[in-house]
Amino acid sequence: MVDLNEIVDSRGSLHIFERFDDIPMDVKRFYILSNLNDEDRGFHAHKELTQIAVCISGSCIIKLDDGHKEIDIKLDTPSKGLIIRPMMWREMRDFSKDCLLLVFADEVYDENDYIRNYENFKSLAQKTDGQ
Ligand code: T46
Repeated sequence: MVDLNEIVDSRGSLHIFERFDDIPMDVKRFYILSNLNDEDRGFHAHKELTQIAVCISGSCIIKLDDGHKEIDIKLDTPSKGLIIRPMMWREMRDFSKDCLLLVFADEVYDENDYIRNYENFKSLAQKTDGQ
């Protein structure tokens, strides 16, 4: 997790996502997941892409799996970003009605960077570990 800068005063909160200090990567793209329902999302890993996911409204659970261990992480604040590194299987679920997920990516969209089959992911993750 990365802590994002937050400035709070009597008027409310201001969250700052500034390159290097708050977001340790070059951002080439961002996208927002909204109008989420009870259908889970994700079910893939990326070969090279690094991303930071920030829940700017509501909450959700992101499961991360490196091929050996898995962990459930609850995102429920705009002041924390979850760094999702390459070769990390992710599944997103339990979206609250007001959930808005803002995701920063260090590359433009490339479907060839996705691994959408879990068995392929596992065998690639094990090969990478052996190097
Ligand atoms: C991720 C998680 C957290 C594009 O054309 N451009 C884009 O920049 C993105 C992100 C998606 N798309 C297309 C690809 C699919 O045809 O939009 C469609 C839905 O994407 P997907 O099913 O991959 O959505 P999620 O929510 O399962 O995954 C997304 C990101 O794709 C992924 O990189 O890590 O959010």
